[in-house]
Amino acid sequence: MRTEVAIVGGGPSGLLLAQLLHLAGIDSVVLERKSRDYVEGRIRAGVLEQVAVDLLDRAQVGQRMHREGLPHDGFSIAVDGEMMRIDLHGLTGGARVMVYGQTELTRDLNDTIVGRDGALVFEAEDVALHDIETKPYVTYRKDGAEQRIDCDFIAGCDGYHGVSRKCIPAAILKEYEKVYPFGWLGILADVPPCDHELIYSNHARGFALASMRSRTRSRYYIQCAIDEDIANWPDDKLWDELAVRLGPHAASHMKRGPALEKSIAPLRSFVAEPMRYEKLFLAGDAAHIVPPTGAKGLNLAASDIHFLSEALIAFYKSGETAGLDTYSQKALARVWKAERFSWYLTSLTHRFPDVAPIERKLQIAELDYMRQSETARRVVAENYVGLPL
Ligand code: RFL
Ligand code: PHB
Repeated sequence: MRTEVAIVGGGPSGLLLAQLLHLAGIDSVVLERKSRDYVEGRIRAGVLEQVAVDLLDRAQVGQRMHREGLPHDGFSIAVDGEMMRIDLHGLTGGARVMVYGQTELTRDLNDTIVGRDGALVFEAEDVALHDIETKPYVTYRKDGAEQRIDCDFIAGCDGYHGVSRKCIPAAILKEYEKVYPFGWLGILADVPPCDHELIYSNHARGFALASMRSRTRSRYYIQCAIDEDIANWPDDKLWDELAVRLGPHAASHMKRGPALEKSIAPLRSFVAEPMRYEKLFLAGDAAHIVPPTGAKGLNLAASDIHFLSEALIAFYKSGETAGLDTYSQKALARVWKAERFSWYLTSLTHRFPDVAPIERKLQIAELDYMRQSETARRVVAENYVGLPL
């Protein structure tokens, strides 16, 4: 079988790329290792920048997001329970973010793509990339049968643990990584949120976040030990801890309910350079990871796909290769700024084990400065809503 672009991985990056290419008349096949139910059940991101919203509109999959998503004009940072609001809309001259779950966005994309014969293969096993330097092709196994797809290009959209990045020779690929000494324990529950906006909290007992998926579904996180056993956190204990860390405002409005999902995620900053090797292009988590504090992971996946789809479309329209040649450089320029912001917000709001007491005093001083300085709040707001492409 032959296609123009073989896409490895059916997360947001791969699906969005497939859809944008399809609208431009370019043929692709998405190979996803897991089942559709599994992919749509993974609870992950919840906050979209305007850049991501615009791209979903361009991909013609934004209708439900505009109906059901919640536009947010600000968020708060609680410091030992005392709230400071970051007025995103006012500080940036009109920008806002959209709260819409990655599960929903993935479902919208799948709904649009699965009907197209052969465009999206779930449960594709042992995907392997071949001859990336010359005439690339991809092999995989489906229902026990070996398959081969010849193509012009391969898009490696298979996340941090995927196979694509590993196909770039070690002499060419440079990896930058920082692993944080804690994780996030998340809980999803069918209860109304404790506030109409998100609350990020720096508390002496550790970071906490109050987020949401809708007006009736809440998502909360607490900072936990990196090797935390989830069995140590029955629902009641977790709700009690959230109430303490988020402070009296949140606690007095917090509704408790049974966990629909509870999981622990590690925190990591990671960038692989370059994001292109010959006919292989990496996008999204396959090339970079941010700690979730800045809500940037899915948004970076969207901006990569913006650059990559434009480059591929220009190539197929007119044979122009400039976009393909500058893809890695353009994508990485935006990636590094989001890496910086995510690291900064993580450093400012989490409790780091084994650091001298002065470190927390410095955090508190910086947050106090932010409370007094509109300029400092504007810097946070401008980065949170997303930097220009
Ligand atoms: P994904 O979503 O990991 O998708 C990759 C897909 O590739 C498949 N795959 C393979 N397929 C075929 N063959 C192989 N060998 C394969 N290996 C892997 C996988 O099954 C999967 O389906 O990467 P993608 O598409 O680049 O999307 C990235 C986003 O998912 C990620 O950046 C965000 O979820 C990060 N993130 C957040 N991002 C935001 O923008 N805002 C947020 O509020 C936000 N919150 C979060 C987050 C991530 C979290 N966790 C759990 C890591 C909150 C959390 C807790
Ligand atoms: C979420 O709702 O899952 C979420 C929101 C904001 C973040 C991280 C995660 O910064």
